[in-house]
Order: sequence, then C-alpha cells, then structure tokens
Amino acid sequence: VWSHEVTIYQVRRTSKLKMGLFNSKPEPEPKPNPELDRAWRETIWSKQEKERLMKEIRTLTPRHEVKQIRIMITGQIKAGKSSYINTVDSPFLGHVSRRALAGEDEHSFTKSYRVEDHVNQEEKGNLPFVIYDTLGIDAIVTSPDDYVSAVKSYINDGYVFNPIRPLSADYFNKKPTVNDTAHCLVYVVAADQLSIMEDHILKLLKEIRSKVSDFGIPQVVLLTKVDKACPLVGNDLQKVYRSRYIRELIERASQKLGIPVNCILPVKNYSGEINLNDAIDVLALTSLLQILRSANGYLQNLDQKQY
Ligand SMILES: Nc1nc2c(ncn2[C@@H]2O[C@H](COP(=O)(O)OP(=O)(O)O)[C@@H](O)[C@H]2O)c(=O)[nH]1
Ligand SMILES: [Mg+2]
Repeated sequence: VWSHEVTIYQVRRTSKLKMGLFNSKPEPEPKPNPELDRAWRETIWSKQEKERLMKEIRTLTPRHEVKQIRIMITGQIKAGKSSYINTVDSPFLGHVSRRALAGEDEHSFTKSYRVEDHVNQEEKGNLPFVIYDTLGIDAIVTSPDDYVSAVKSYINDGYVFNPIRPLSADYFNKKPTVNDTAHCLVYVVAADQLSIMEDHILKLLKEIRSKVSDFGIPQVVLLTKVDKACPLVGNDLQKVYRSRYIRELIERASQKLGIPVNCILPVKNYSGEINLNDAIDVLALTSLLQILRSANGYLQNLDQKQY
C-alpha cells in the first residue's frame, strides 16, 4: 500500500511538470476568498447593542463644560454627508429620517442639525451634540482657508458661500470660545469613489487636514456606501468587517488621506429603506460614538492644558 501511494504521488508530479513545460500560461494563483474567516473589528449586531449605543450617546457628558459637542462634516458633493446626518438621526427619531436631505439648501455653507431624542420618552430632549453639514468641498476648492476658519470659529447658519469672494469677516464670531469651534472634523468619502478621487480634492483635503491638526482638533473619516462598493456587504451589511475588499479600501484610504486606520469608519447610510434596520443603526451609532469620544478627548486635553 505504501509503495502504491508513492507511485501515485510521482505520477502527479510528472503530469504537473509536463503542464509546466508545454503550457505557456503559468497556473493562475488561487483567488483569495473575498470573505475573511474572522471579522477584524468585533461588532454585536443586535437590537440590544443598538440600544446600548443609544444610551451611551444620550448620557455622554461633554468635557470642558461645553454646552454641546460640535461635529463638522465635510467631503465631496454626493459623498453621503446629509444622508449620514439622517442615518444617525433615525434611531433617535424612531423611524427613517429625511430631515437633512429635505431641508437641503444647495448654497449654504453650513447648516446645523440638532438630533433630538424622541425615543426616550422620559427624558425627551436634545442629545449632547450638534452636527454641522457643510457645502461639498468641491465648491470651495479655491479657498481652503475659509474651511479652516469655519472649523475654528462659528459661521452663521445659512451663510451663502461665494467662491469668488472670500468669506466675509462678518460671518465669523470675532472672539470664538471653545463653544464656537468644531470639536471633531469628519471627512465623508464614498467607498465607490475613493479610487477616482481627483488629485486637487486630495490636495485640498490634506491642506485642510494639516491646518486643522495644528490646533489639535481630531479628524475622522467615514467611508460611506460600503454596500455599493462591495457585493458581499451589499447583500449582508453584517459582513462589513469580513469583506477583504472593504479592509483593503480602508487601508488605501488611510494611505491616501494620511489618517490612521482606526480613525476610518465604514458606514452604510439609509438610502431608500423605509424601515429602520438594526445593522445600519449599530454601524452608524458605533461611528457616531467614536466621533463623540474623539471630540471629548480633545476637550479633555484642553482641560489638562488649563491647569
Ligand atoms: N447605497 C448607498 N447610497 C448612499 C449612501 N449614502 C448616501 N447615498 C446616496 O448617495 C446620494 C448622495 O447622498 P447625499 O447624502 O445627498 O450626499 P451629500 O451631497 O454629501 O450630502 C443620495 O442619493 C443617497 O441616497 C450609502 O451609504 N449607501
Ligand atoms: Mg448634502
């Protein structure tokens, strides 16, 4: 029996060798499985987890005695900025929100959204943060300084951006306090657009990034539309951390934008769904909580600098 096995082994080797000699094409490398064996970020995809995240967000106390944590969202037109605001609004509203899209004003530079808690009937009210939706970055290519100014100090809601004339000083709070500045800057990048992001947009993002980093404001990237970019995730959002492609995209985004991998968060926004979905909510609330924690970390640093 033993010698028989050896014979078979030799026959196989010979046939392989022959193929190598007479076939001009090398044998193709086996394709890696698009689905990883293990998720690389642990996530619990349940209703309880969603409720736990909501509770943590509700009870978060802004540091440095600021009234509300201020999040500023930026990114290219159609990247999913407004949709993200609606997506994090939805679980607290109790149904899919279309507020940020419905009220969209094509020309305003920033527009603030307060997310109200309608689900928690006992303590109905505002949540400890406010989100500023800004005009698509494509429109301000000529003057990144305006963007940086907007991050550093409050600009009145409804300011109409003029790409030719720089932002007028009237719109700035002359003596901004920490209550007026952004506490976290969020870049929204669509997963299916990353590879075609134009150089001038990347350059602009980097410019804004380096100026904002100078004064310590944390920056997070939301990688939206993961459902469109990867069929595996399109079929089942819970596979987002098992998609080899999405993991590669996140690594690529990290290199392109110069932001560490752990600050790049995949999301799938509500985009046509009629009902709330626990997986969408868990992923979006996880990203929101991380944004709020980064912002609070920044505020805590300010505390320590004071003493
Ligand atoms: N499939 C999918 N579509 C999305 C997602 N986020 C946004 N969209 C769609 O992309 C388009 C642009 O989104 P919008 O939020 O208006 O982008 P904004 O210009 O950055 O505010 C809309 O048609 C959205 O429905 C997402 O995560 N998945
Ligand atoms: Mg928008």
